[in-house]
Amino acid sequence: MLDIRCPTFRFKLTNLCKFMNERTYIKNAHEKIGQEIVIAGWVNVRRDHGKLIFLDVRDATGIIQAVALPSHKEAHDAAKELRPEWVVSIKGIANKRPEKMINQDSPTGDIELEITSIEIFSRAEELPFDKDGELNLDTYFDYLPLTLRTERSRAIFSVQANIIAAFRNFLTENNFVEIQPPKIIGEDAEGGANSFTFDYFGHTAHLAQSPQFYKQIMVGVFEKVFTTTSVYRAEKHSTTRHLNEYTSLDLEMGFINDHRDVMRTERALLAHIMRVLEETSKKEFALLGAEIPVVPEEIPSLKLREAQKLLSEALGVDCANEPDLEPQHERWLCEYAQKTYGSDFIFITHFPMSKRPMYTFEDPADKDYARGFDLLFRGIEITTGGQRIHEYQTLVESIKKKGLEPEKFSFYLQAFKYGMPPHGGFGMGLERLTAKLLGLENVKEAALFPRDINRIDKLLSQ
Ligand code: AMO
Repeated sequence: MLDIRCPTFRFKLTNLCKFMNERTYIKNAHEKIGQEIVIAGWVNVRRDHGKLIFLDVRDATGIIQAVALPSHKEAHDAAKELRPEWVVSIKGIANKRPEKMINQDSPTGDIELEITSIEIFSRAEELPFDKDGELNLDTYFDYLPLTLRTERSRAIFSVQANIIAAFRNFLTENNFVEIQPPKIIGEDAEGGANSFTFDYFGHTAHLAQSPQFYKQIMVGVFEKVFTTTSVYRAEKHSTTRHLNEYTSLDLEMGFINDHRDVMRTERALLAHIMRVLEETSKKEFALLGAEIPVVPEEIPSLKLREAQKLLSEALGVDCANEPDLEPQHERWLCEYAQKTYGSDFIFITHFPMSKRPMYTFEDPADKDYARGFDLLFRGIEITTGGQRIHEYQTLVESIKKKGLEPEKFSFYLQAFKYGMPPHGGFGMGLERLTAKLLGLENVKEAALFPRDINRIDKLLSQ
């Protein structure tokens, strides 16, 4: 509760309420035709026709056209001064446009605000790039505080926000508990070389590559958990599919029969996310020329060895002994799933145990292969998941088999020493999912402030 006896708070609260009460969000201007309203936002575009000065004003909810007429002299003079990105509050009459002046492409295209007064909150310098021109990626990233304001970027990140909300809603509704795992960790779960290490008061610590250990430990507490969390990969190369910091959508669930229960949960979750996007984000998909995929009742699934056989036959490559798929193989398998099953998604299961992390559960019916899966979507892996070892002794043996020391994992192992159910889960890369949904060529375009080997906000070599 706010303590409204505090004089500072009371003052701020009153002012804010007054402003909020008066302000009309642009998307609601329809409801106030013929009335004088106050809008607030940024000047998106200004067109000076001498007597008539047109402004496209943008707020969080949309864009509206406003016009300054010489009959409101003070407002007209102020409008002359305005430039793109100036922040203003505008009072005006919400007029219905004559039929032939309606702009069908805009949700507010049937209204024009006749400006009666303008208050300037802040001025902006001229943009250092052409807002309407094509921006190359480096310029786009160099000016993110500004380029993120463009319609395209706003569409990308509002879709992303809706994906996260749908992920959270679906899992909460299905009795998963949201957890906040730490990012500073002692030993990394994935066992790969690509973790960032740093000095932690004289000790070596890592930035989490995934929330793996903590989501497993929390199955011992809540049975079903999920998180949306930043994770870090020290990828020493710059590709269109890798980030050094990304958001992992993770879940972990207890009392499963095998990895197929996790795959079914992922299917249902994806179907829910697409339903939510249908309801919330059609406009954004249209703007980006992208289509919301249909998630089939059953996503097609192949064992890695079956996929490799198909690849050898189709491409003449001998990849039968490879432990994983190459990017071009993932692309081919997605085309195959589309042609054969009309599906944008395909599961690949049973990767060799030798290349999977120490927590991986071996399929007793298919020795040396994992009860695990990757999910490919529109040409790229978006998820890895599977069943995990839940028996303490088996896990200790698996750690040793990987050449690791069980003592180093003693904290994590406590959960297993004291009773864990059969469980499994998955991790899905939010940026890869967003990029593929929206047809973005580079995963970095789906990260607000992407970190790669050459860039932390600015190019590192600058
Ligand atoms: P994995 O390492 O396969 O599995 O990662 C899971 C998913 O995360 C995404 N991803 C990335 N996205 C952008 N940039 C990267 N550098 C990057 N690396 C991975 C991908 C990938 O499918 N703990 C397991 C998951 C689990 O079994 O629960 C894990 O982290 O979409």
